[in-house]
Amino acid sequence: MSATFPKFDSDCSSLLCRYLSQQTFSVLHDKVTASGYTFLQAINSGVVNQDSGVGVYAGDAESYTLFAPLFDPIIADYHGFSSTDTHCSNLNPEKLFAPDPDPDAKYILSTRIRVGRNVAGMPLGPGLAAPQRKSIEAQVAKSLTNLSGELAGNYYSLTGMDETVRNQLIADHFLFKAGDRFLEAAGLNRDWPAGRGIFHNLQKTFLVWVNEEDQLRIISMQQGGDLEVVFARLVKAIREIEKSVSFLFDARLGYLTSCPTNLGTAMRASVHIRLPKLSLDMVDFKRITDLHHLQIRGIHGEHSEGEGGIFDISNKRRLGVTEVECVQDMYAGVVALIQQEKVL
Ligand code: ADP
Ligand code: IOM
Repeated sequence: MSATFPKFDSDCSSLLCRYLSQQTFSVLHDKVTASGYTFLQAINSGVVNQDSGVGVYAGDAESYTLFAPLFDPIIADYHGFSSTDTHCSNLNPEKLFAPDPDPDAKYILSTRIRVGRNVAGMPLGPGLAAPQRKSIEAQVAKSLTNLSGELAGNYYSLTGMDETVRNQLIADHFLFKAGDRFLEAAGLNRDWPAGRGIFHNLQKTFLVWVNEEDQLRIISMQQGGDLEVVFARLVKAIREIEKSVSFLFDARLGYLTSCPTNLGTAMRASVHIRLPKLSLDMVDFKRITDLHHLQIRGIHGEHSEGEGGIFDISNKRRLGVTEVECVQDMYAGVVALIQQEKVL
């Protein structure tokens, strides 16, 4: 029996809606990967949430080949990465030139750089079974609690975490929220909260989210605009963690992630920045961010709005550019945004 082509609202602008033709659907609708992840699961988030930016999730490495007639054009559109392009990495902090764009601390409130990682030999989050998620949590928590120096800290499982503590961590931008409807429809909230948690050092400048959209989100963050220090700390942490955990990696697509927007470097380098004048004219604001390949988010993360003229500005491209280039994109754009805010 063949499944019915999904219904999209007339104003739906997701990449799923743009690239899922009747023809592609008829070729893919009944495809299932060896680990049991179906094409219908892969598109469910974008079908249920018509306001998705992208709307598709991979359930395992094979999703990227089996569902390529849909995933490849989405990847090409989002990252500007064609099927003949190759991805390469540069995680050398010495190659980054990004002195604090706001030394007087007038505009930038905080800087955060994260990478997504998933464990080699496991399905991605949407395709995980409960025991696999638990075993990833145990392996990652063990690896993290062996870290020392500035990276030393504790792992806190979501199961049994005090509600007040959890809500405060979310409000302070350290922890992911519960019940995200995009993740819910992707199957990423299954068995919630089991297997999820957060590791952080005492200062909360180094954090790792476990089993959210990706199995690891390795995060370096601090107040102010010192991008170079934040990047160097992140690289140090990645290097330490990969001594005991092997990550899912593909020669063409780099680090494999559940959402195709995060492929490659899986890096999002952001600042929370106050731009009260520039943000009155969203057309001009977007002109500058588009020029520098940047994304505008609200201050509570993806799918949230800016508040009081404060926005989350980050690199958009993550595949086909190196990690250093991701931060360099963000740096150049933030310098331009501050310059324009000063003119106004
Ligand atoms: P991700 O970065 O993993 O894509 P989100 O966009 O959902 O996820 O952001 C996760 C959290 O990180 C949110 O609470 C968001 O406000 C916070 N955040 C992002 N960038 C910064 C920043 N530069 N400073 C402080 N918090 C930040
Ligand atoms: N990364 C993912 N959460 N996002 C792109 C969802 C969407 O809007 O499609």
